[in-house]
Amino acid sequence: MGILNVTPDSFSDGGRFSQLDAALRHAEAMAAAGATLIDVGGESTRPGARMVSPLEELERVAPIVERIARELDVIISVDTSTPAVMRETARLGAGLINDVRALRRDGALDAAAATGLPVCLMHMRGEPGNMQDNPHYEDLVGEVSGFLAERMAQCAAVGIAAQKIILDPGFGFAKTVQHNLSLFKHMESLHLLGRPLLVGVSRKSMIGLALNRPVGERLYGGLALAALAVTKGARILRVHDVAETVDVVRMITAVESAE
Ligand code: 8Y4
Repeated sequence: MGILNVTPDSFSDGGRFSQLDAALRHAEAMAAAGATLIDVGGESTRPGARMVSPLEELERVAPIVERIARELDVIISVDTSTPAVMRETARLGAGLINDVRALRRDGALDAAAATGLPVCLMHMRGEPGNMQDNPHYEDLVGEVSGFLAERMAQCAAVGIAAQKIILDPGFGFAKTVQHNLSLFKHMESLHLLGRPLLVGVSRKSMIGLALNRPVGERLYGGLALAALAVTKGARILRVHDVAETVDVVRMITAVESAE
């Protein structure tokens, strides 16, 4: 899964059309490099990021979802917690709802069910704005697993079949670096929930803090985690560096398919 960020920090450069073209070219390059999914997000989940209205979020993601659906042979994942964005982007050709809030917003369960799309449920506590305020767990893996099981049950209650669900430990969300490393180490216990796992660690601070690297120097650390995640059975990797990660996955596949 390649990450395509469409949150505009400024409109001062080329404007909407060139931004759309640049995003499409980026998506095209990731698809050519081997991404089978492209994750499109219009709401920043960075701590302190400004709240975005549903209309503003939709105006950011809808044009790019529409263009990718028309022009590229990839599954479009929409990174959203907003019911209206789920409904409208599904209509425009999205193939997966990726919700870091695991459908906890009002109306999100019903909206996701109405689209009929598969859903990625991610673990987080609190909101992006406060999730890193002194996170504490008595039983990290048990609590993450319990949360995901509860969200799967809520999905079942609105008619979202288990077969449509992907699960995600939520690296970097309401977790210290030690929590992230420990959860990664014990990721395999989440297979008990019976659904494919998605892992998103690309360029994140768990790499930065473990290796003392700024965000621009986290590629090798990220590739080590990608290889380890595949070895631990993860089925989807959410990454910025698609070509490099695809080589890692293909190399593992070459070995695993040998006699
Ligand atoms: C550097 C690079 C520093 C990236 C921070 C970040 C996940 C996700 C995000 C994830 C799923 C991010 C939307 C945070 N992370 N969706 N989204 N899983 N399913 N931060 O781990 O990339 S955004």
